[in-house]
Amino acid sequence: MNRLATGLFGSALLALTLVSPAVLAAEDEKQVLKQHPALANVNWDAAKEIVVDLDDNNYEPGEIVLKRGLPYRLRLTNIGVQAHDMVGGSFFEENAIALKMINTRVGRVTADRINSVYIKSKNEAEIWFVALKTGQYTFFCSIPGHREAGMEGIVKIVD
Ligand SMILES: [Cu+2]
Repeated sequence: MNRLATGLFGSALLALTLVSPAVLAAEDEKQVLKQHPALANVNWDAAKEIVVDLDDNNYEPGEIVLKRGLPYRLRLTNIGVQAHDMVGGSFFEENAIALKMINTRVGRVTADRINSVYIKSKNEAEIWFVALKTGQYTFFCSIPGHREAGMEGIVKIVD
C-alpha cells in the first residue's frame, strides 16, 4: 500500500517534471503572442537601419519614409548639447508601427507601445518596429521651446 502510494506519487512528480517545460514554453509563447502579430517571424537581421540625429533644435533628417510591412531599426542619436526627445505625435499614437523594443546603452525595454523616447546629450536609442499603417505622421520634441524652434518631423509610411 505504502509502496503503491509512493509509486503513484513518484509518477505524479515525474509527470509534473515532464509537463512543466512544455507549460513554460506555452507561457513564453503567450508572452510573444501578446506582442503585435506583425512581429511574428520577422527577420531582424534584415531590418533597415534609419538614423535620425537630434540636434539643438532640429531632427536630421526631418522626414523619413518607410515601407509598410518592413522591419526597421530607427536609431535616434542626440548630437546636441541639450537633452531631446521624440514624442509621437501621431507616429506613436495612431498605431502606425508594431513596436518590438527599444535598445539603449544601459539596457533594453520591451513594450507594446511608447509615447516618447528621451535621449540625453551624446546618447542614443534604437527603436525596433515594423511599419504598419500607411499615412503621414508627426513627431516632435517636447522639451519646452524646442518644438517652437522647429524641432518636429514627419514619418511617411507608404506601400
Ligand atoms: Cu529638443
